[in-house]
Amino acid sequence: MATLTHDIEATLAAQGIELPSWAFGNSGTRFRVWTTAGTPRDPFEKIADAAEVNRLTGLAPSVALHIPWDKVADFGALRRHAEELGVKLGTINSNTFQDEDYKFGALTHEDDRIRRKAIDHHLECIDVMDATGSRDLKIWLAEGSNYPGQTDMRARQDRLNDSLRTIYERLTGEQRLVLEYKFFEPSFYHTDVPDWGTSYAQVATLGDRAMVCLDTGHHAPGTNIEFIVMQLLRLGKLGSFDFNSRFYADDDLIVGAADPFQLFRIIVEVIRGGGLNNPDVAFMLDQCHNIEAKIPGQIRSVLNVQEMTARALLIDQPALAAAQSANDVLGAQAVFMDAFYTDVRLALAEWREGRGLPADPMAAYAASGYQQKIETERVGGAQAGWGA
Ligand code: PSV
Ligand code: MN
Ligand code: MN
Repeated sequence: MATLTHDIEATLAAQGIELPSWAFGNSGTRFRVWTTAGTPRDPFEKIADAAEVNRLTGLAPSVALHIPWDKVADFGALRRHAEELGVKLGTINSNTFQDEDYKFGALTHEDDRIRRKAIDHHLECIDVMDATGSRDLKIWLAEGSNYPGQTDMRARQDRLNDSLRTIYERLTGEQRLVLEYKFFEPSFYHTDVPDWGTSYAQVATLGDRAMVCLDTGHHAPGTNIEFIVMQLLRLGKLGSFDFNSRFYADDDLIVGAADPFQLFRIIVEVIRGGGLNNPDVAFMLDQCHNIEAKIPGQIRSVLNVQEMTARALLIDQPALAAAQSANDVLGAQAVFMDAFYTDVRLALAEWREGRGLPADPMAAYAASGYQQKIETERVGGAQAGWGA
């Protein structure tokens, strides 16, 4: 069995992964949204489900909200509700992808009225942050074009920069702006923020509290994502992660399910770059559970991140450094793979028990009766927002 040193245990104990409120809503593909018994009917119930994940794992201390999907009359009340359940409200996600006005762009739109409307939406999100105590405003833009020649890509970058600056200037105190990139979809020819370089180029002009968000599902197949992680950490601009896994496009599947080795490699670079348990780098999930149960889906997800973190922490760093500096290609690879292949599940289960947590959070959830309770109590659960 793997041995977790006190240092590794202390590092694992400090780990926190933010859950997305939309993971608890019904979701699907563009073909169908599936319903699940017990789905939350409002943001208060989504928070309750997220708190259940945290109660059983000790790994999910905060919940990200999406505006307007999670709009409530009193955000102070939602904050108190969260705190009573032992979690905090985290990142606020804006939404400029479901309004007819934004068909040809939002923060890049050539019509000043529409662009102003999109900016104002973000200012409203910052008002929400003031009420919830959230630090980060996360911006993902569904903007771009479908056909060569359709639009002036360069002018759109200039308008985007102007819009982001107006939003950034409204932030106060510790608040930050994180700009997420995605290489395609819903636009298929060009996307206004397609890659980390564009996101970096935009946020670098704003200031220290503007950072890049890296969603692991937003790259072309075969992209070396850990290289991007390394580079952004090196530049001090990695603000947050949206973790999920994918086989083909932006699949939003359970992190570590499709390619655990990629998750391992990413976390190795996070550790190498000082990003683990660094408050400047937020770990978040961005997933939808279309066909599997949602609460266990989130429990599985945070456990996957924890397991790969433990394995990455097990790398024999002095041996790896020695092999690397001797250009011992196979030796270095062996050290790396030894850690990846180490089964940490039993060691983590024992460690969890020692901290008063269930050894097996998945089994503990199944035995808790929570699922049966919400299925009885909640009728007519809400969609995550997709297709709404
Ligand atoms: C759309 O691709 C997306 O999945 C982005 O990754 C955002 O983070 C998320 O939706 C929520 O807006
Ligand atoms: Mn995302
Ligand atoms: Mn996405």
